[in-house]
Amino acid sequence: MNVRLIKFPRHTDKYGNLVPIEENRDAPFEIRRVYYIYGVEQGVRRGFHSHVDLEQVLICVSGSVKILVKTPEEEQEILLSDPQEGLYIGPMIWREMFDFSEDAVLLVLASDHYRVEDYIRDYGKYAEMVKNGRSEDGRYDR
Ligand code: T46
Repeated sequence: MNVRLIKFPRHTDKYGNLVPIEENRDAPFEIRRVYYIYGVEQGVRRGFHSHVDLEQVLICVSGSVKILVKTPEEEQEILLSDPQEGLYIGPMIWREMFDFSEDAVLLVLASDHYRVEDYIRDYGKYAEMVKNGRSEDGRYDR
């Protein structure tokens, strides 16, 4: 699965910690968008989609959250609770986010602007697209 944990550099001194993230170095793409999710109530599950082309790095900068990443072949549950760690998620990976702690702030770095057309929100359709693969021009038939 095109998913991996990235450990960011951290500068720690008596004044606290600082974690820098640079595009094409610590994040493996150009960062075109940043957003964050917080104030998620207990029991809420978000996501339930894949992206066709978008790459992202998810960082839980406060608290903790669990991420389910899934393809038709395999799935994995990852706990994010370390602000020095990011979860890279490549294109065509189903994701769900759940078990947000009360103080959770999930920061996301994204490789593109917000594009509704890049979302696949139906799991059956997603699995079908994975099965059929990309055509020669690199696109997926929808
Ligand atoms: C993802 C996971 C990890 C915008 O207007 N601009 C944005 O850049 C984003 C990300 C969202 N929105 C709007 C669209 C919806 O009206 O914010 C609302 C909530 O978005 P959504 O339901 O897609 O949120 P999640 O938590 O299910 O998914 C988000 C990202 O959308 C998605 O790309 O991978 O976080």
